[in-house]
Amino acid sequence: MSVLVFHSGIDRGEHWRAALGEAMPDLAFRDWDEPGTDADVDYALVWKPPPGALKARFSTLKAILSLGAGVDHILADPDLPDGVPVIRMVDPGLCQGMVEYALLHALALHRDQPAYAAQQRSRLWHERAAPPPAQERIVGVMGLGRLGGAIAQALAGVGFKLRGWSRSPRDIPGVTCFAGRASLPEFLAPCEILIDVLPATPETVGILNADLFARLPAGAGLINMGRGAHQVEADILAALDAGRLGHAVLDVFETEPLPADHPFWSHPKVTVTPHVAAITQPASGARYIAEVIARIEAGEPPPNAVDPAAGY
Ligand code: NDP
Ligand code: OXD
Repeated sequence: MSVLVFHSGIDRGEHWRAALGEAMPDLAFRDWDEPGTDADVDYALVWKPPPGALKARFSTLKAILSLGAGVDHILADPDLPDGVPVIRMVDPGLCQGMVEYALLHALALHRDQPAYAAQQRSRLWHERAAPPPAQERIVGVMGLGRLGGAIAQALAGVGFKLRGWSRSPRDIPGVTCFAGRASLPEFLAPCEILIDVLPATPETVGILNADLFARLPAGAGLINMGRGAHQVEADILAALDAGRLGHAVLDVFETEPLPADHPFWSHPKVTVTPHVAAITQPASGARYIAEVIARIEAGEPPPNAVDPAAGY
C-alpha cells in the first residue's frame, strides 16, 4: 500500500480524500497535519508546500505531485528533496475550466462588453461601433501546452483568427504558430486580443511589459490567466491609461490576494478575478494521480515530469 500526504491551502482535503479513495482504494491518504509517521510517505500531493518541509519531513518520497498545472509553487522552494521528480497536474476538468474562462473573456472583449457594462452603470443608451465578425478578429495565445493548445483550438472553433506562441515549434490545426523569443514581435504584431497561459519560469517572468504592449495594435485587449509573475503591473496601468491597451482581464497577480488598495480593483479598464480561471477537479484529478502512481509503481518513467532546467 502506498502512502500519500496532502497539502493545500485551497482545495478541501476531504474532497480529495474521497476522490482518491474511489480512484485508488489501496492508497493511504494522510492530511499534512494529521498525526502519523513521516517515514513511510511515498507521494506528496501539494499546492504551495511550506518551503523546506518536503525535504525536512519525508525521506522516502517517490514523487512530488502538483495539485495545479503550474509547478512554480513547488519549484520556488530552494530546498526540495534531491532527485525526486515533480509531476504536473494534467486534468481534463481543469482544462475545460481554462477553455471556458478564455472563451468568456475573449468574447467579452471582442464584443466590447466591459464598455457596455460601464454604460449600464451610467444608464447610458449608446450604440458603440459594431465589432467585426470573429473571422476578422486576431487572437494570440502565449503558451501552447495542454491548456494553451486547447484554448487556441476552442477560440478557432468560434471563428477567431488564431495565432499561438511557444518555446518549441507546434503544429495546431487552425492556429498560425510561432516559436522562440525571436519570433515574438512577429507573433504579437496583429494580435487584437492577447491571452497569456504561459508557465512562470525564469524566461517568462515580467514578459507582459511596456515593450511587449508597444508591439500590439493600439487598444488591444489583454487576458492574463497564466501567472502574476509575468505581468509588470505598473506597465499595464500605464498602457491602459495611454490607450495602448484597451482593457485587461487579470486572473493572476504579482501579489495574491490582490491588496485591497491596489489600483486594479477600481480601474474602469480592468476586470479582476481572484485566480479562479480554473481549478483542478478532484474526481478527474484523482484518476490522473492514480494513473501516475500506477506507472511509477510499475517501474515506468513518470508522465508529465517537470524539466527542472526549463522550469515547467
Ligand atoms: P504546459 O507545460 O503544458 O505548456 C506550457 C506552454 O508554454 C508550452 O507551449 C511551452 O512551450 C510554453 N512556454 C514555456 N516557456 C516558454 C517560453 N520561454 N517562451 C515561449 N513559450 C514558452 O503547461 P499548461 O498548459 O498545463 O499550463 C500553463 C500554465 O497555465 C501553468 O503553468 C499555470 O501557470 C497556468 N494556469 C493558470 C490557472 C489559473 O487558474 N489561472 C489554472 C491552471 C494553469 P513548448 O510547447 O515549446 O514546451
Ligand atoms: C494551476 C492554477 O496552476 O490553478 O493549476 O493556477
